[in-house]
Parts: sequence; C-alpha cells; structure tokens
Amino acid sequence: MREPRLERCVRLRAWEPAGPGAVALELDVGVASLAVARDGSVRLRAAAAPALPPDPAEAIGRLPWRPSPAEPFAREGGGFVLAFEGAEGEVRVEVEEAPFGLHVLDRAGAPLARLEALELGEDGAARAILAEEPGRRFFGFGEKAGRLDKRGSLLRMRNRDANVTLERDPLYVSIPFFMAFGPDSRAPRACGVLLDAFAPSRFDVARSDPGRVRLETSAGGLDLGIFPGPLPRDVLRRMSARVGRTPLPPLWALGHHQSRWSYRSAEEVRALAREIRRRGIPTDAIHLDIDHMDGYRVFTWDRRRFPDPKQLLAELAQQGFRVVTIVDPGLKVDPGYEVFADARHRDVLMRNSDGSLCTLRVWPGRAALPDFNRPEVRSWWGEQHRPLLDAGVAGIWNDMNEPAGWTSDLRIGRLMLPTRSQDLSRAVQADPARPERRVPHEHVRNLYGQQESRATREFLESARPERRAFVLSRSGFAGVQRYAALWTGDSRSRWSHLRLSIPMLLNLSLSGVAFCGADIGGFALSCTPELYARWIQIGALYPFARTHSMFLKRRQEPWRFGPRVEAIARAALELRMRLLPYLYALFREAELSGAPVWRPLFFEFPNDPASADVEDQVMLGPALLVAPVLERGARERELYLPPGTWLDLHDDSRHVGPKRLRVPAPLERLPLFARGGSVIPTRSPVRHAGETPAEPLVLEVFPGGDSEAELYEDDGESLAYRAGESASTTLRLWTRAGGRLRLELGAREGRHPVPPRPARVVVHGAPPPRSVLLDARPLAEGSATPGYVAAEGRVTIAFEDDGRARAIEIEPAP
Ligand code: MIG
Repeated sequence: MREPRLERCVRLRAWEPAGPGAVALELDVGVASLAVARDGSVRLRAAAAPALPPDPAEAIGRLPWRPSPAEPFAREGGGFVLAFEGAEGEVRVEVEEAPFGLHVLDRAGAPLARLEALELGEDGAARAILAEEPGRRFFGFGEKAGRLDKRGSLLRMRNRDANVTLERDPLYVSIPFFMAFGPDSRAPRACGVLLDAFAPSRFDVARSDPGRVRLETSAGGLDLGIFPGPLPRDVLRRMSARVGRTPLPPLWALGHHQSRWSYRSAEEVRALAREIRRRGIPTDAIHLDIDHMDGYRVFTWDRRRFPDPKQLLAELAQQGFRVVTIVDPGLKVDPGYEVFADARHRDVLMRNSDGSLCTLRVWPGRAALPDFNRPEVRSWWGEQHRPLLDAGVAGIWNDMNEPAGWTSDLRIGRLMLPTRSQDLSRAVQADPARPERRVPHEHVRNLYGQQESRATREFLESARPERRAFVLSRSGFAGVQRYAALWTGDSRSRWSHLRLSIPMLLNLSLSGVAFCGADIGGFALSCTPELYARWIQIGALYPFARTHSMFLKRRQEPWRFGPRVEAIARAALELRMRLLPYLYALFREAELSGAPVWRPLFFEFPNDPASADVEDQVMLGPALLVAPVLERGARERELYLPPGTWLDLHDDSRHVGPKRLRVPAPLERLPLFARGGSVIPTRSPVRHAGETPAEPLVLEVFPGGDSEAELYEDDGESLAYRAGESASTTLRLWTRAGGRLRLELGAREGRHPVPPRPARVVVHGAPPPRSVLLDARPLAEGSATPGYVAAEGRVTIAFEDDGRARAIEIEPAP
C-alpha cells in the first residue's frame, strides 16, 4: 500500500438531516454522512469529493440498513448530536464542529468509540484515528496469526497466498473488523469497529501510539461501522446484522472431512472409503483436490483416473460419504477447453487496462480469471458447476481465490516453483456498485474470493433448492460467512502451527466466521504421530473439522500413525459425533444471533479480567471448556478455569474457579471441562452424520448452577427449517445446594416430526440419591424404562421422549 496523500478534516462546515436517522455533513475536506440504525449501530461514510461515491453495500452482500427514527439536534458551541434509544439498542453520537470529531457513547455516557481525527485524500484514500484507553484489548481482524489480543500490532489487509508461512501478515482473508474490549472489569464494555473497505487497508493497533488506533484504506473512501456492546455477543449480533451470518450448515458438513492433495484416482478413493469404514473412523466427506481434473481444467474430470464419477459418487453415497471437489478460479487458456472458450466468447474474464486478457500462471499453466464483481459473471460461473452436481458432488471447495498465481514457474512432475511472483497491477475489474465501470483490480482485490464463493453458493441454492449448500473458501472479506466456511490455508505440520490455530480461529470466530477450521495434522511437511494425535484431539472440535495434507509427505489418514494414534483419532472424532446435537444447536444460534461456535474465554466470562488473557483455551459454546495440549512431549497441561463450578469430563471431579490448575494429559487425553449448571445434548456416536444413532438423545447434566439451553433438531439437509420444519426443546436446569436438582424439558415446538425415542439423562458428579422423580412420580431403581441407576458418581435416568414436557427431580440422600 503506497502512502496516500491525505488532508485532515479540521472543520464541520454544515450539516442537515438526510432522512430517518441520518445526517449529511459538509466538511472542509469533503463530504460525509452519519447514520444510526435501529439496533444502535452507527455508520459514517466520508470522501474527499463533492458527493459520496455510490454505496456498494448492497452489491457486496450487506444486509439492508435499518434506519432509526433519530433526529439530530444542535449542540451548544457547534456540532450536533444524533441519539437513539429503542428496543433493539441505543447509542448517542456527539459530533464536534472544530476540530471535527465524533464521540460514540452508550446511554449511560460510557464511551464506546471516539473518532479523534479524519483524514481524506484523492483516489478515495482515508484515515480514521480512534482515541483509545490504556488497557483496552483488540480482537478479531479476521484471519491473523500471532497473539489473540492484537494491541501493539500493525496489520495489513490484502488477500494473499501465504504459501506455508502463516506467521506472516497479511494472509488469505481480510476482515477489517475488530472488537475493542475492556478495560473496566466491573462493567464489561465491548464495541465493534468495521472499516468496510475492500481496497487494501491497514490497522495500526495502538502500535505507533499506545493511545490510538489508526485505520487506513487506500481507495473507496471511508465507510466506518461502529457496533455497540456492552457484551461481546451484543457486538457480534449487531455486526452480523450488517454483514450477514453463517447459515446453518447441512448436518453432514459438521462431520469429519478427509482430504489430501490428492486422492488421485477412483480406485484410491474407493480404497480410502473402505478403509475409513473398516476402521470405524467417523467421517462424512471426502475431498478431491486438483488431481481429479483433466490437466487442472476446472469442472472437468481426468477420465483415465476417474472414468465414471457418477458411479463412484453413488457408491460412496451408499457408504454415507459426500464428496467435495476443489474449484479454482483460474481457467486454463486453451481454446479447446470448453469452459474457457465460452468464457472468452461471453467476455466474462478480467482484462488489463489496455483491453488485453489478464492472465496468470496457476496449476493449469496460463490461466484467465473471471470477474466475479459482475452479476452476470457470477451466474455464468455458477452454471459451470452443473456437471459436478450431476455427478453427485455435494460441496465445493474454492482454493487459490485471493487470487493466487504467479508469472512464471519451473515444473518437475507435480512439483512447481514460482520463479516470478504475481503481477496483476494492470488488471481491471468491475466496480461492484457500478458494474459497467472498471476500477483497478487492486481496489477490489479483497472481494475476489468472496464473490467467487457467493456465485457458487447462489448457484448451489438455486440448482438444488431442497438442499443446504456447502462451500469452503480460502479467501474472503467481511461477511464471507454468508457464502462459505473458511479454512486457514497452508500450514506446516509443526507444533507452532498447531498452537497458532487456536487464537487464529478464535479471532476469525470473533470476526463473524463461525464455520472455520485449520487443516488437521498440518498441510506441508511430515506430521509425527504425537503431533497428529494432539492435532486431531483439538481439531475434532474445530467448528470445521478436516484432515488435509500435501503430497510429498507422510500420509495423513488417521490410521497412518500406528494403532495407538488411530485409536486416539477415532475417540476424538467419536466425541465430535457425540456432541453433534450440541454443535448443531450452536450453529443454529450462530445463524440467529451471530454468536460464534468457538469462543474465547472472555466471551463467556466478560466480567473476569483473567479470562481475557487466555489464548490457548477455547469455550465450545457456553458449556464446554477445552484446553488442548500444544507442546511436544507434554503429559500434563496447566490451565485456567474462570469463576464458577467446573467438572472434569474425564472423571467428573469438581473444581471451583477462578483457579489455575495442572491436569494430567497422557497422550490419550484432551483436557475438557463442563461448566457447572449446564445441560449438553448428545447422542451415541455414529460413523457419519446421516446414520441413525443407537441412542438418539442423551442429556449430559453437570450440576453446579442454573441454565437454559435449547435442543435444536431438523432434517439436517433441507431449508425447510426456515419455514418452521424444525423441532426445539427448551432444557432448563436448576441445581441447589446439597445435590437437589430439577431438569425440565419443555414441550417440543415446531413441525419437524421426531418419533418417540428412548432418552437418557446422565447427571454427573451425583451421589446415590434418596429419590428420583419423573413428572412428580418416583422412579424405581433398575434398568427398566422409566427408571434410574446410580453408579460411580452418576445418576442415569432412562425414559421415553415423546415430545411432551417432562420434569426430572433428584432428591439427595440426607
Ligand atoms: O498451490 O490444490 O491451500 O489446500 O491442497 C497449492 C492444492 C494449491 C493450496 C491449498 C491446499 C491445496 C493445494 N493448493
């Protein structure tokens, strides 16, 4: 990013109301508009021009702005106030005349954000300087390596193929959003800031000046979103109401995905599938990397190695496997290749400013790139997937869409070394807001991968309206979650990269991307048995769980590391399968509220200052705390338990936080704790999500507090749930001193049919009771249904779940 010439705005010259909840501003250096939404979110747009550029928001997939009825009023001494208070949120924006500045406050007057200076320049460059308080922390920023708290860093947003150096910046994804949090621990205070600029941008996060955060964009003008808290979840609710949420994935996509660069032939894929099932490794999907294609021509198959894809995929479907194929954006420049010929004929490809075809070298050799900013190109691109769907492909994996590529390379067999790096400096693309106009590719670069995934999802949803789509993308921008899940690209099979994945996925989660994961086992270099064991233990709990690896290295199927590690992998994936009902409900929550599936500790414990320091532990939803082992040779793990009661899942031992402790972590063990006072819906493990579990409903109850949770069910596959074809059951738990406990299952709601089924409630850490009541009637001890068994510190209650409301009470022995 070159240094832009900018001029500081010194003065607000004039202002006037501009429709509901909005004000038009005339500045000494340009114009601006300020708006307050019904949920209290604030938007400031500004440019050094006589008028603001057309708003690209809708064209890039932003949800409609919901204006508040707020009206501005003049302040004494100049400037104005725009304030709003409603059922969904509240905010007060004080605008100062000279020097120009903005204070964003909550109703109680607590500062949320303070724009201290605004600088605008030619070509739409802009800089916003936010005054910050010491002790504030900064999370989010999309896909970034390094610490969880980004205070003190300089972060760049320009999508780039990171090429196995994940510790560098920038990476594949740019999400110019952060959540400022703290510093007041008595009253949690979180606020979100989105620099909604798809041109390359830069964040100086209290680095050059500990009291300031500087946001800079290189084009497009300033478009700043401010999302009030006070809680982290409030920020994400508001931010995601703007940029969109992660749609509920099909259930199978929450299973384990097995991938490799590449499974190279139908026979190899068959053998893989057989082996997975023979060994009982729970797995739902197999990914086909670039070698399934004919000479890396996307949307084709190598007919020698994959003579009958439809037949192959049908066989795999019989065994409960879905197939995901890779689709790169680069089309081989080859007049004999139909897709390319059609692309050229329809003029959908990116050009250079002189009108020549823009090309890069990628896997197929010289390749051309579609311009996904044009809606008709997106539809055209979508249509190209039809043959894949006809063959039975279930999901699409978008790689190389930063876009990646190079200018020349050296090849030896499948090995390739770029000898000259990418040059797209002459390329132009459609301006999303005015598709007939061309802008430098660089100005819209960060949108490239997202627009590709958008084209893909929109096609999948229109071609198969009866099914939820699955799209996986490497690149993206703010809001990418609407279209695709993300994986974090090319890591190395090294302990440092296992460790890196934790804060990286937490920050991605806090940036709106609920469905994200890292390659289990690491991508490049060979993985050791111990590293694979530790990686899959935590990887099985990544929101998106895929084993993937490069060629030229030790193979990475879960059984490649000997029987001991195979058993560990199986157990880890079985745990994921058990937790599927819980995970599924978390994904549903993400779709409804923007709350991520993976949460840093402070998200759940915003009042506990120590929780904000923890970057190597994860809350999987509200109820499970995971402390992965990230060190070679470690056989114990030190961890932190936030305030409250915790039960160690391995032995039901009880701990009271806040507390640091050291727990044994033999290779077989992932330290895992349940929050006291929670109910976790589970089921018995299956080999793939579509299989009927032997035990469809097991409610794991961890006493030590009260809670309310939701069991969410539907057909797992279609979009009918959006029309009420779902089933929700409220789970309420009360625990009282001395071991008294009451669990209520609300009457099932919604139209998704669930046949009567056996159910179990397992109360952990519970001594033999005096009595157990089901709907106020005492149950007999024994194996009959209904009935209960008390053994080994657990009370297990068996009953039939027919959808009616139920109440279970445990009376402790005196
Ligand atoms: O230049 O398709 O991140 O997952 O296996 C490498 C081959 C291209 C990079 C992806 C990786 C994939 C690989 N791709």
